[in-house]
Amino acid sequence: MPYDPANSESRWQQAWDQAGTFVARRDERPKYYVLEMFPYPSGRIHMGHVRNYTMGDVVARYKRAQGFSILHPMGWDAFGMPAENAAMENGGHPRDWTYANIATMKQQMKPLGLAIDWTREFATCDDDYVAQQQALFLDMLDAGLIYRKAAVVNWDPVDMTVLANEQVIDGKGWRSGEPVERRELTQWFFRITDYADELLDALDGLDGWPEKVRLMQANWIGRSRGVQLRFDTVNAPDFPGIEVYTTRPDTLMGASFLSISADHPLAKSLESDPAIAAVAAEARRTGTSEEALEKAEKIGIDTGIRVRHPLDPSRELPVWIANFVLMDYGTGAVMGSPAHDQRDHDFAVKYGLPILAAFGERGATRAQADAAVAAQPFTPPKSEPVTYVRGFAGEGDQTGDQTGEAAVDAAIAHAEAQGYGEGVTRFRLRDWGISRQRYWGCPIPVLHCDTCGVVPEAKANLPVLLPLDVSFDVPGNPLDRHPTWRDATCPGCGGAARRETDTMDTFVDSSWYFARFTSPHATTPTDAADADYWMNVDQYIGGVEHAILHLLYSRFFARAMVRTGHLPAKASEPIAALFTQGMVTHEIYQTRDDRGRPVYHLPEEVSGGKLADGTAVEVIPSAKMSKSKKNVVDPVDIVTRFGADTARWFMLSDSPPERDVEWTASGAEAASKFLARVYRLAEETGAAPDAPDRNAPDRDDPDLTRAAHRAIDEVTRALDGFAFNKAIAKLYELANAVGRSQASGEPRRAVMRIVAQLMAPMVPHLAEDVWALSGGQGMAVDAPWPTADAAALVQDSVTLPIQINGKRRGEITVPAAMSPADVEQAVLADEAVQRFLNGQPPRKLIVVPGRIVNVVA
Ligand code: ANZ
Ligand code: ZN
Repeated sequence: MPYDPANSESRWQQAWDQAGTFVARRDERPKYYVLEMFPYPSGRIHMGHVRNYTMGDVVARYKRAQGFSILHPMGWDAFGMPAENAAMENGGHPRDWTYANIATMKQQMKPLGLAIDWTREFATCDDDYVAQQQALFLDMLDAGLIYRKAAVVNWDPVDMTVLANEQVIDGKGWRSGEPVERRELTQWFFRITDYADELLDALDGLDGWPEKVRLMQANWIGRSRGVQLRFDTVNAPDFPGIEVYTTRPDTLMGASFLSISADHPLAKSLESDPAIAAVAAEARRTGTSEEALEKAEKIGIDTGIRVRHPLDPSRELPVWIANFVLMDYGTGAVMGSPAHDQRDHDFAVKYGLPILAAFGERGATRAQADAAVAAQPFTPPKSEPVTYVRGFAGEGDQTGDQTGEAAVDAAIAHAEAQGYGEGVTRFRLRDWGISRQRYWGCPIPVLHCDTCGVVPEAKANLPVLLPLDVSFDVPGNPLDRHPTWRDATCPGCGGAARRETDTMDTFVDSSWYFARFTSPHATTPTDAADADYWMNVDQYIGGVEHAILHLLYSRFFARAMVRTGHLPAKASEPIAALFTQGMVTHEIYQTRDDRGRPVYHLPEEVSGGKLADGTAVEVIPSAKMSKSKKNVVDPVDIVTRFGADTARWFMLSDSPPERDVEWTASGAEAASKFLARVYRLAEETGAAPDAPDRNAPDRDDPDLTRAAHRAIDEVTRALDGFAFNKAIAKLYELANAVGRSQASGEPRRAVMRIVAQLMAPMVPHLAEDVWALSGGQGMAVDAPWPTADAAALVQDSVTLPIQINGKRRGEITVPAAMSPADVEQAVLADEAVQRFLNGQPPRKLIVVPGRIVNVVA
């Protein structure tokens, strides 16, 4: 029988299903929870999914064989804009679109033979998940972790929704591509900043996480030590002082203006002036993300207000409104130190404001330092010593060489001593605004009552489900337009109330799904015993694009769930180890149309560098698979053509998993050929009744057996270290050794069973075939992971000549790695040597490792 993956893969999948092999069970075994980032149901799986789930599957199967009770679930991150967009574009309902996509993708995923417990599957748009998420929301509200406030938000004018800062790219909406505006809306916020210190400090303990991810999170949280400085106004009686926040108080002597946000109370008080109102309006159109602020053209206007310099009362500084100052960071006001800050420098140059150096290169005079910053700011690292050229009041011109760090400390101490400022610790991290003015999300379970104000919905009334009779023919939120959905009864006073029509950011859904998987059918968000047994996630695998938000939100949510009693204390860091996998790439095939514009072609349309009509294509080096460049292969096609095992094997074989892997047709073919060869080798071992070598005599080959045991050792270590490509390389070697070996009968079958076991995590279907053909009992998936025979691991031996009194008298064979002391013992025990020494200890015995032994009798 030739290797027939189509037939055998579905057969084994059925066998595993029937045996309930992958149903997660709480029992006496130690547990292992492996999770891949769950997919968005876009409608089709892509090769990136295949790579991600295959890696998780290898871990799940390997750990299972090692005796762990495995939780390896799958679900769907199912709320979000694309479903609404599809409804807007093609009619239909987001719910139908989503569930149809889930069904399709599940059907595409199943043939991959993943060791998933499908009994735990859920979608975040399921009524049940919505109900539990709303229950969690109410508990968090009750615990003071959620609040409402008016906030300036990024407003996408096309999608008509608020965007998180991260969803604003280059000042434009991540989906719509339209410039984002600033608007003030009352929004719901999660108090993630309550945990800022803890989320930062605990990163140190996450040693199962990539260093780069920890660093990205640390930067995102952005703890900085700074100072709040007070500038007294000269001509604004209603605003006697303006507080600014700065991390560089050592540049105070170089400050030449203040800039305030357009939303600063002082700025707002001046909006009766049309020129100021116009600039403020323009400033509000700049997005609120740091990136947007950095890229936007700097604009501002002098308010006419003046402040006194705290260190030099003879100096008056102008107060400007500037579009790069955020109202909800620091104090909404900044001191402009154009000599030492690029942004301030740009602004000062544009508006002709003075540029005064606070410090210069070591040894610089004030004049030299001022000259140096005229064209560009001087911004050395804070750790570098510089020369301060404008000393604090009364200190004269030079305060000598200091590092920026030391000078900042001194400046904070000075401000506190003189009473014009206080040191503060601030975070870049802001509270997480979760309100979205969209339909296809989890409704926020609160009501607005004219008598009671904002009232949480009663838990007994959960879930608050979305109405299904909605239309998407106009932009905006269909919930606002629905004739009756908003009408509700106030749980406080029993009067009429209106439902909140904002839904939750979909990042909320993905912030706790891993906890829900521990008990997906519980009537509370989690079940204590299940959560206690299964948490934490032992191995999480996903794309590095989620390194910041999803993972930070999840870490926050876990803490909130611990606080509200939904997770045990040990789960406050819910993810023990994280692996970020590389992408799947492919060459790009391009021709040009008659106007010279590029036209892309699918790999399947290209053969031998040509299209079917003979046109030569230009080959562009491999890049991430993307529909727009058509450099995609469809996993469904690959699996149909080669079988899942080939796809899995090739995906793992070519690159370390953290790197990108290039998909090539020739690579897939080579993988497929190799697997067919392993199948044939197994067939030839002769356990099957119709096998060619059925009656082959038992012939041992100790070298082959030793090679197999070495492979056990090396594959085990490779899998432990996520070096799947190395495990595969080893298995190629072992299969080749079997091919060369003269072993037959049971000794050969025993080695093939080891091959089956070692291959099983990567190519589980073929492994079952090989196992069965080689006389394995039961299914390979149930066989415990093999252990290497220690004797076989001993390094090759060496033979050392023994010289006694300068003459060669014999030789001794010892393991190559044996220590000289042990070799000495072995030499002394040697018969020939004993004969020579005649019971006397040698006068001298010298072992030259790997070379010779010298004995002086
Ligand atoms: C003067 C100065 C001089 C500054 C200098 C920097 C360099 P981090 O480290 O991220 O906390 N800043 C303060 N509040 C702001 C706001 N609401 N909008 C925009 N920018 C604001 O950054 C702190 C620095 O960011 C502060 O230090 C302030 O500029 C600016 F050579 O003050 B600095
Ligand atoms: Zn009421």
